[in-house]
Amino acid sequence: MSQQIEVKVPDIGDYSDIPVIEICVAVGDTVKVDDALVTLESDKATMDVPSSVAGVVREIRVALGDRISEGRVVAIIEAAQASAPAETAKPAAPAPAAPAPAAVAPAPAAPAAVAAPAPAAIAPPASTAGLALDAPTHASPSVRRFARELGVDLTKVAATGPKQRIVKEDVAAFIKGVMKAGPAAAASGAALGGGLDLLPWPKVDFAKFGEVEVKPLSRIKKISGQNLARNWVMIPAVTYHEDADITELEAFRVALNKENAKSGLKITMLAFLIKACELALKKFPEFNASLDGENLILKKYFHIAFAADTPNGLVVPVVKNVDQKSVSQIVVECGELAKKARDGKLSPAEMSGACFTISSVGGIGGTSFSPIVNAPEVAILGVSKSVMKPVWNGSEFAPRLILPLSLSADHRVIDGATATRFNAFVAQLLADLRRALI
Ligand code: CAO
Repeated sequence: MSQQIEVKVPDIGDYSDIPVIEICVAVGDTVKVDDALVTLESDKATMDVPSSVAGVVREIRVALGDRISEGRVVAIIEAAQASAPAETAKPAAPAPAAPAPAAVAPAPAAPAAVAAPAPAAIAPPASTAGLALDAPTHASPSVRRFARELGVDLTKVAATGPKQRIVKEDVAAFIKGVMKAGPAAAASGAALGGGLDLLPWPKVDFAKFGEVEVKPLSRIKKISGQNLARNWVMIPAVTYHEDADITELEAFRVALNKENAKSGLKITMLAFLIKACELALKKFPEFNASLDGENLILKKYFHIAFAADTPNGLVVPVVKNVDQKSVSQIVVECGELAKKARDGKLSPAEMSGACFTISSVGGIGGTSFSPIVNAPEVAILGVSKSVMKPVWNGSEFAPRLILPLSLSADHRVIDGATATRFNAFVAQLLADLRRALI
């Protein structure tokens, strides 16, 4: 049987007699828990009164301009389920009435220049929810959320609400206008928030300058190129560098490979790196995660991908459940996957589900590089060539084999201190794998 629930103004701290500046729903609307019912505005902040229950709006008990306080019934909702919901909702986070600068988050929302960006990726970090991000705009938190979901820059929206306030209908009208202006305007991102508004790619007749040959990109390059471009543009990544002393580990690896000479099992540095990263992912769970809108999906499984160079381009096979495998098993599996990669025989399943990627160019060379995070992962470890270096041990310079690590991490999820700790932990493990037992 359905239940009529009174939704009241929750505890809103010291505020009282606050004017209702927006009614976000109409009688007959279906609402979910936490959907905004009305918006209040004090001289300092605007805040939504959210619905404490999912159901249908049967009555609205306030009018625009009413001054209301904690406990006042704002609406009657016919609950969708018979379960007894809370009477008053938790207050929605207040947003400053005057526009706030974008100082809360270190980086603003990623631009949306590539085709059909996912709305989640152009939304600002959760910590800025409800805050104005740039030029002065007046809008309630629910309207800001609505605009963010659609990637609309509120500074470009004409306000029709009281006191130059942008209401939901204004955002909808703006989107309609963009759509009417045609796909070019929409795709350019110029009208929507965060668009790069780039010049077109230069069209040059190279043959004018000398002999040329046209070579079509491989299928892999075309696909990976699109992914790389999106990830480069949309992920505010920072690369953190660390040196790992692998003198003992390399000696151990060489000794093991001598022992295994007959069986032919060649232990690789990559397998040790995968093991070290698995332990680091366990210690720093935000690395074993993906962004989904304003949520972080924390994964309880450990699938690690490695970039493999093939004649047709870069592919990224995935070693699944590395936590359930020994270093030797990982060596065998990496070998099989790398061979399949070179033969172009990897299945889609063997290239999906990764939590984290390692890109090792150490067998080729390099001193450091900035790997591109492979969305929807949040970090990637680049590995360059190990070299003997003189390292001061407190009394003299000793020759040590140093492996350069370059960790790129999505700054929306991982801050610099955590990334540096992750890197340092991986380096510590590689320096002394006995730590893996602790
Ligand atoms: N420093 C110094 N030497 C290294 C090393 C490192 N970090 N990593 C590997 N090596 C050496 C190994 O010791 C081995 O030498 P020997 O043959 O003398 O024993 C040689 O390089 C080959 O190593 P390996 O067989 O263990 O292969 P690998 O683990 O280096 O690489 C794979 C495997 C699949 C990662 C590699 O074939 C590959 O494709 N690498 C390129 C990945 C890439 O393109 N990344 C960039 C992506 S972004 O464009």
